[in-house]
Amino acid sequence: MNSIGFLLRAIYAFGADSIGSPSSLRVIPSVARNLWNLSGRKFEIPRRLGMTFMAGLLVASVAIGAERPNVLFILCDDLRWDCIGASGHPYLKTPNIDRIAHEGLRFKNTFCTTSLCSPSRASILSGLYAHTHGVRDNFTEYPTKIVSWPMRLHDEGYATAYLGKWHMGEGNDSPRPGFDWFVTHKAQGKYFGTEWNINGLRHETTPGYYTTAVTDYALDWLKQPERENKPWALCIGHKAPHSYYTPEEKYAHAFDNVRVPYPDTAFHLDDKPTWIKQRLYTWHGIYGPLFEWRKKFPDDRPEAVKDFENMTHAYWSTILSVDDSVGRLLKHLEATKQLDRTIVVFMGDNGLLNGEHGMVDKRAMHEPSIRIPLLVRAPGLKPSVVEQMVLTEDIAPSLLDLCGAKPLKNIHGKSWKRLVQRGDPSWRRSFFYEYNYEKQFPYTPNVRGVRTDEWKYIHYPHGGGGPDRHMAELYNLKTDPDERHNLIKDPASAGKLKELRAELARLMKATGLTRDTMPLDEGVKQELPSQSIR
Ligand SMILES: [Ca+2]
Repeated sequence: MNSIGFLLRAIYAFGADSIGSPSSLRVIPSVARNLWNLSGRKFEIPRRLGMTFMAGLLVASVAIGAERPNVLFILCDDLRWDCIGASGHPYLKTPNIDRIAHEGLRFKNTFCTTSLCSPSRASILSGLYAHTHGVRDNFTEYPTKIVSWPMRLHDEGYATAYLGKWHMGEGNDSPRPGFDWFVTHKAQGKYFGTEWNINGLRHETTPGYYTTAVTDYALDWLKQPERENKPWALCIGHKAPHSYYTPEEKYAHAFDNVRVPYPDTAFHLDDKPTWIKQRLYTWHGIYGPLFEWRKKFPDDRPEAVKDFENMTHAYWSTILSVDDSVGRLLKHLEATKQLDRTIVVFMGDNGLLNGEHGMVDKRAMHEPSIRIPLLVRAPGLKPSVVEQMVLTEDIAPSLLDLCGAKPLKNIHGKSWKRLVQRGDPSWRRSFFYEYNYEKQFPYTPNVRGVRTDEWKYIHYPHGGGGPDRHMAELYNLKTDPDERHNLIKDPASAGKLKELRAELARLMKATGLTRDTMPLDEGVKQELPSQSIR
């Protein structure tokens, strides 16, 4: 922000306008409103204010405004925690994304609490569990009465924008409350040829690649002259690397020489519940259509692993374009001297199983499905690797905390600002996970579970209130991080199981889930999902 120019423009605006008229309210910069808001007073500008007082107010408010960081929030769709260079991926090179990690925080143990696009996105926005915000499937709108972190920043004078995949309300591409500028599309969007709704003003179809288009929209918005006037929060919702994995032409063969076998856990399902074995041949199993990378299915012949390899190559390739996007954005922030007063967040909305235990897609509570990448580069936060478990619900309180904004009330998440700055002995040692059976995708049962730093217990309620019909799972993550050995029937682990069940009940109660309702589990089915919602 050019403070002197901004101040002069503001004073000129006041001088040119008729002070005391209602229109004078419109030229008071939002940073001045922030000053009033921050002082705890209801915002109300007296009708007669002297120029001297206003100039003084503006000087003070510019000083405060300059301290409020911008937010660049980059959300990937279905990005695995280990599919960036900074997490140690053996083949994926993502130098621009890695830069955020090297110059900022890398949260090694970040989890979603419902591994599904829309519920998880709503948790990221609101700081709430799905059972509270109410977006429990991919077909529900974000409730406008629930204040999100962008809404709160907007209320406090930030310029806000959301560009890209929103995906709460499949058929609705209209602007949503809390954003000055909103560019999205219906449903999942397409890697090529997405039709965008430009802030409700017009529709346009971009012929090029989604990742490039959304980055172009972001840079256009960032280059608007009014970005200099007040702090901003820009959210980018990438489609990548969500299925159907379609790489940009230049990266289509980037991994041709890499062999990708099925993970060996896919062949050790003896101690797993039956539903996992049934899933093998479905839309969400390794012998299924693999998001159309396999044309004839099911196919469990060993040589059909080639389809799995091709699918994985394509998934990885889409991430290379995201890395290019991050590079362009960081370069712009650096060139305009904004990088060191901008909080840059890079994360995924949910994890993804890539063959582990024979599964593709997500929804289950096994590690690759619930782990997500989270990198944060922020003014005043020293680079480090954070080991503690953080959740999607922690994003909203943390960002508001870092921006000095008023916290959201009665949420489940917790700000990790103190944790990363000087440690927080009261930080969580366990969390609760929930997923509800979807008729449209009948490949995963209802899931309720608890994960601690060392253990995980998962069970599968039927939904009718009676006893579970699927075997539960218990893992010692310290000795068995790949969840190979289900200890649910192990007599030596009976005490731990009892402890975890009690912890699950405690956490459910703590998040307000006293009456747990869910759909009836109709079982794993072979049918494919409807074409329109794949
Ligand atoms: Ca997703």
